[in-house]
Amino acid sequence: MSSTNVNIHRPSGPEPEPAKDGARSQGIRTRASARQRLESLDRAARELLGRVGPLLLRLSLGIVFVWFGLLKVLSASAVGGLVATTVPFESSWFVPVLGVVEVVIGLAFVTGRFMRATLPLFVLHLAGTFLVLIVLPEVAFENDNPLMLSIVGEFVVKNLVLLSAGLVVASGGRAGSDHPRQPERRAGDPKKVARSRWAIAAVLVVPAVLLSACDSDDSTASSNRNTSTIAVRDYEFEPGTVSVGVGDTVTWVWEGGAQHNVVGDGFESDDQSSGSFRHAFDEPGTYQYACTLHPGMQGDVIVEE
Ligand SMILES: [Cu+2]
Repeated sequence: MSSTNVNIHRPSGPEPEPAKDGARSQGIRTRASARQRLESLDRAARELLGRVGPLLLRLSLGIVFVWFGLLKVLSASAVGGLVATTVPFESSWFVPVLGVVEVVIGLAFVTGRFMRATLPLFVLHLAGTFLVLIVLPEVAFENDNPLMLSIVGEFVVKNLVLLSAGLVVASGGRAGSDHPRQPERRAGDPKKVARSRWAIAAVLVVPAVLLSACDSDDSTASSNRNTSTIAVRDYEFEPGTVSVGVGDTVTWVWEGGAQHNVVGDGFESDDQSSGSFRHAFDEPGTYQYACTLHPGMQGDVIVEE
């Protein structure tokens, strides 16, 4: 006997019996159809979400950018002061221009047109907001601790979501209209998955390293150079009087959300409700300053040799 014959020959034994129990097979059939119904419901939900989700994401990005941008154009933005103190150049034209850029980006999202053309602006703009963490650590963090985000810090870090959302939206067409995207993508190639895990780890670790680096920079700087911080809150400057040495920098930090300014001899902040303002005092003397919006809101900086 050859081995082929053995393979063809059925092994002797009882034949599998067809299910005789009618009630049991009925139960199996009911369960199968319930599962089928659940699966088709799930499929329908996924199709709906795949169609509606990207559309809502695109429109909401558009609304946020147009709205925030218009406030900056009209100089009515609560974060205008923060932007102005973060950027290293003249802010009188920068904030409105940034507003126009935001409106343009927003309109691209709302209409679903030129999204990829405006994408570099979008990425640059949002990446720029992270400057706050580096330039104004005293505003972005509580107690100089880079893990303790302030309101401003949280406002900045959540831009990670806006950034990723924009990239996702721009990867598609006019979601929800002419080019509905395939909502589902299977987790494929394990190599790719591993690579994206590394990318995520890098995204998390790199800013942490940068932050700790700039944190230590700050501490060496403050040992050479005295800096004073004054809180602008509750319609007063706290502390009302500070003493610094010649060449020292004083930083005013807005807290509480009400609008104030800092106006003294040789220095003047914008009217702002958040963010900070800095001035270096190079001549000895007593400098009185005030908030011109609120009579009686004043303070002194004493600059000693
Ligand atoms: Cu005031």
